[in-house]
Amino acid sequence: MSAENGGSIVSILTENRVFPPPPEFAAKSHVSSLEQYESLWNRAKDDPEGFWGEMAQTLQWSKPWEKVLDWNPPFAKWFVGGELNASVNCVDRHAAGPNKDKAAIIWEGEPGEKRVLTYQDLLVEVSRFANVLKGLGVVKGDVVAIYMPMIPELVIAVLACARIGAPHTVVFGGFSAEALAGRIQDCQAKVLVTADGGFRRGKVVPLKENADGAAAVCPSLKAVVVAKRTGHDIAMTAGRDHWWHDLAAKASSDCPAESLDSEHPLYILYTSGSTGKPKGILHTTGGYLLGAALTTKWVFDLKDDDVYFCTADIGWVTGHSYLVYGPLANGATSVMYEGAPNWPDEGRFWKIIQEYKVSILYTAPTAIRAFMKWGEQFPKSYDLSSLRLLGSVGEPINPEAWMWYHRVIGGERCPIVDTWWQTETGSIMIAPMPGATPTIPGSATRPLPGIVPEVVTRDGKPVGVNEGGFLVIKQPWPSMLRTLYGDDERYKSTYWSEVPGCYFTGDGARRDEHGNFWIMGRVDDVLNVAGHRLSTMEVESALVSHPKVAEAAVVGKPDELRGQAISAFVTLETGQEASEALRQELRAHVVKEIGALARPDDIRFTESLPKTRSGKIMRRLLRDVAAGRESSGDTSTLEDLSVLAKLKEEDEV
Ligand code: 6R9
Repeated sequence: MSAENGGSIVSILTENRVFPPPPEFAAKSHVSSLEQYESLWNRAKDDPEGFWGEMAQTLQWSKPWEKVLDWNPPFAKWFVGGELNASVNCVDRHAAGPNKDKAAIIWEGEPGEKRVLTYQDLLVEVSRFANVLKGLGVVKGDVVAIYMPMIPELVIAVLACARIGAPHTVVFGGFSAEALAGRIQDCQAKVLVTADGGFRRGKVVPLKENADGAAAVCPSLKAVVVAKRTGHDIAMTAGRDHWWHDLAAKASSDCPAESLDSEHPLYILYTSGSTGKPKGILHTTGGYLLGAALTTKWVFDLKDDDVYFCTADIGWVTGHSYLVYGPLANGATSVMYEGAPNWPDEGRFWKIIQEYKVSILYTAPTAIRAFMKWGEQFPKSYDLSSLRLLGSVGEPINPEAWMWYHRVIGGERCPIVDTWWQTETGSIMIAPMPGATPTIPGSATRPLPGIVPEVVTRDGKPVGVNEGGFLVIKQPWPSMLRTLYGDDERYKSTYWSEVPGCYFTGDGARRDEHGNFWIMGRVDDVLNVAGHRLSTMEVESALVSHPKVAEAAVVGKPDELRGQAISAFVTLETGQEASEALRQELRAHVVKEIGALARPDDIRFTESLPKTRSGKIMRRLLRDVAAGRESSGDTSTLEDLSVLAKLKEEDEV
């Protein structure tokens, strides 16, 4: 955490509206009263191993565990000695039962195609692709990178990896060739699964071109598998590249699943921390799957006849836990949509909900704010009466967006679950249980059973009611990250050293007199732009890698739609001149280095960056300038922020 942020964490939010669970909803839900929730929570707190051991019976194990938890802080092993397979839990056990012909995935492409995969279909496809991977020489323990659009082959590839014990690393299709290469190099992936492209707002996303750029600098890659999606012309490198359909045509659809140790790595997912290098979050099989499965059932109150629609991309953790593993482990029907919410018009999500009679919708505040801006006429033109529950994830939801979601989308009848969690936590940590917990606009409410969060000061002391502090988790939980891939030291120092003995989330929070948590955003140098995590350092490194840039500082600034926008301050190498053309060039450079999601919203050229006497960039000052709280004159040419810095220092003396 940056020292400067360590001051006081102040929340200005007060909210008095409380929405108890609708009685008819509560009557049918898995956990149907606050008393029931509290007794579950207390039971889990008093006897975590007994509790989790009992919960883990809901998964299918090929070998029972000997010990629930082996806790050697900060390293945890869950369900020690047990064996299972995630693809068996997500596919085979449903394909073998009454849900054989139930839709597992209802997929809709952006141009409008539809595809339904039943659990039986999924079993055939997953087994076939598992054999394809084996045929390419992938063995248990090899890492497979996946860089795909939101098409069924992405789910199939993920589960095929799980079937043979090859940890997958899914890289969001919006990342650039450079970002993809960095991730492949870090985990030494052996095979890359990609597609000829994907559709986004009617245009083709050139995934294969990016994959080629990455493959050229990744000697660990032995093969690239390409799914045909757009059909446009791409280059295929002989000996390295293979069409998915060619290999699949030759592969058997029978592939017995590996019986894997509970702690066998399931996947690595890269996410941003407070340094320039993305962190490879490592999740393992038994504990992660239990967390994803159980929270899907609890928080979304999932029933056999639900049609569940999570709008996240599988490139992010929400897609991993709540589009793939959680819903499928529960034998649910999931809707998967390839493209943009405003294509061909702003009513696309509502059309999907009407058509498939979606009952549960899980999306992000940034999307909700966009829907608000587009106007009520879009949702109002569709029949949304099938909806019974709404979810939110990725950033704090502002009460205004919450109320709009409640009224316009939920027809004032659907509970809203505001779910707080992280890539690191693997599954939802703080959220209402919709049949039990009264909801409040802006609060993620209470911790789930087995989760023990606390709000503390920098030295680990609990703060008082409604006082801001650092959000920490005090007990290990099954779906927690196990380490940072290949970097145990960084795992320890990032998560377990800031507040000794506790997992440090990087978020600020307060807890109110009723025990509800209010998340107040990051206390470190992590940005949250439209629900996507980025580090200021990552964008700074990208800028500084441009030959004309001497130094760069990046801060977040408030943005009505996306929560935060990216503001960059740049000093140029001697002899370089600031210009609009250079500004565009730098923007394009960041997009090339990281991806469009990191494109700076504004770039200011400055003679020097404001620094403290000890040489630290005064980010707080820059945040003020970026937010327009401090006038800094004409921003189209060079600014002299050192003057501001001097003024500030004088102020503070
Ligand atoms: C699942 C996911 C994690 C960070 C987290 C926090 C923010 C996520 C939130 C929320 C307030 C919520 N965050 N959910 N803040 N209320 N309901 O988003 O994972 O991409 O790793 O981001 O997102 O700041 O620390 P990830």
